[in-house]
Order: sequence, then C-alpha cells, then structure tokens
Amino acid sequence: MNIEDIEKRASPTKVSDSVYLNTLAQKPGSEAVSEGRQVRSGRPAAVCLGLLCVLLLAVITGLSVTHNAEREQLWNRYNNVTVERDQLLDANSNLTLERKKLQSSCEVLTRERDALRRNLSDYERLFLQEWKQFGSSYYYFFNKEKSWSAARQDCRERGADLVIINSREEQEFIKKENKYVWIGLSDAKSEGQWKWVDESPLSTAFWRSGEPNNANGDENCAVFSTTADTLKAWNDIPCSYEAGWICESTQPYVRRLQ
Ligand code: 2F8
Ligand code: CA
Repeated sequence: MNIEDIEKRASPTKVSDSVYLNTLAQKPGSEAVSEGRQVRSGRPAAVCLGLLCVLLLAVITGLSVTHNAEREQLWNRYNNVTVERDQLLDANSNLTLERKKLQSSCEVLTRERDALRRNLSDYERLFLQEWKQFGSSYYYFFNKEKSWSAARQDCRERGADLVIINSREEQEFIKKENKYVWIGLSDAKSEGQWKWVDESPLSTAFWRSGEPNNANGDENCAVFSTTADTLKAWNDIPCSYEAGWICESTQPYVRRLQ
C-alpha cells in the first residue's frame, strides 16, 4: 500500500471537495439538503404564526371590548335595578304602614257601624212599635198633655210636625184612636184664616157643628175631639190649653238613618 491509497482511505474528499459536496447535494436525506430547506420553509410558517397571533390578539381585544361593554351595561342595569328595588321596598313599607292604619280605621268603623246598627235596630223596633203608618206617613199619638206650641215643638224635635189632615181617609184613620189631641191647624196669625203648620190652607174640613167659633175671642188652635161623628170632630180652643197631640212624619227617623 502506498501513501496515496492510505490518504484515500483516510479521507475520501481528498479526491475533490467540490465533487464530494455535489455528491452530497445530490443525495436525498443528507444533512446539508435538510438544513437548507428548513431555512427556506420557516419564513411562511413564521408569517402565518405572526398573522395568527395578530388575529388572535384582535379577537381577544374585540372580545374584551365587547365583554367590558356588556359588563358595563350589566353593572348599570344592576345599579338601576338596585335603585328600583330600594324604591319598591320603600313604597312597600309605606303601603304596609298605610294598610295597617286603614285596617285599624276599618276596625274602628266596623265597631261603630255595628254599634249604630244595634242602636238603629233598637230604634227601629221602638219606632215601629210607637209610630203608626198610614199611607206614606207615620203618626205618633201622644197621651201626655201640652200646649199647642209645646206639642208642636215636641214633634219638630222628632223630625216631624203636628198632623196635617188632607183627606177623609186620614180623618178616619185618626178617629180610630179616639183621643183628644192637638192637630196642626191654627188661625193665630190671622183670625178666621185657618192654616196648617206647613202654611197650606184647608183643602177639606171636619169641624164639629158650630165650630170654629173662637169662643171668648181666644180660640186659635184646633183639637181633634172625641165625638161620635167621625167627619165632625174638630174644635177650636185656646192654644194655651193642654191636650195630647199627634205628630206626623213623611220621612221618619228610621228612614233617614238608613
Ligand atoms: O160649645 C162649644 C164650645 O165648648 C167649649 O166651650 C165651652 C169649648 N171650649 C173648650 O173646650 C176649651 C169651645 O171651644 C167650644 O166651642
Ligand atoms: Ca170652639
């Protein structure tokens, strides 16, 4: 073996560096070819990665802005709802107070109403026991004795007045009681001008025979006397005399209280 053979065995490139390199370049899978391709295909990947990063950043930024806006809106809404809730709570507590006040007022009124109903019921019973109805009027026949003016005053205090007799039927109704009682007829204001207590003149009259005679010049008030003749019962006597009386009310208490 000579020196040249020994050199060939130690370094095959010794033959020719360029030839050797070319040989390497032509062999697929060799290291030199692989590094060169990596350098050339790395740029688009980096660009894509960069673009992806930018896109991702843009998406994240957009989502963040949207999220912040929504959060802001929700926060505002939360605040508004909180204010409304507080207002409603205030209103509710005011209404609760009002309701309690109304409930206690209602209870008081209910008690008063029940008491009034009891009184009314008592009054009604008494009224209907004492007052007699004829037509659209109620009549009370008083057995006590008073002057014509005092008797009239008594009737007025009861929301009534001395009886006014407008018809034969009413005359007959009163005659059934057969009592000596004042009626609401007088000529005290003008002698001979007989008028009822409501200032109306006589529409029909049921005087006793010879009456009214203004005996002794002092008889200005009329009584319903106890005679046999129903249609001849009235007499004029002095107003200061005392007699029973009849009150008449077309609108008795019992009606007005309801
Ligand atoms: O005769 C009628 C006459 O009778 C009495 O007088 C005596 C009457 N007086 C009294 O009742 C007070 C009169 O009014 C009546 O006219
Ligand atoms: Ca008389």
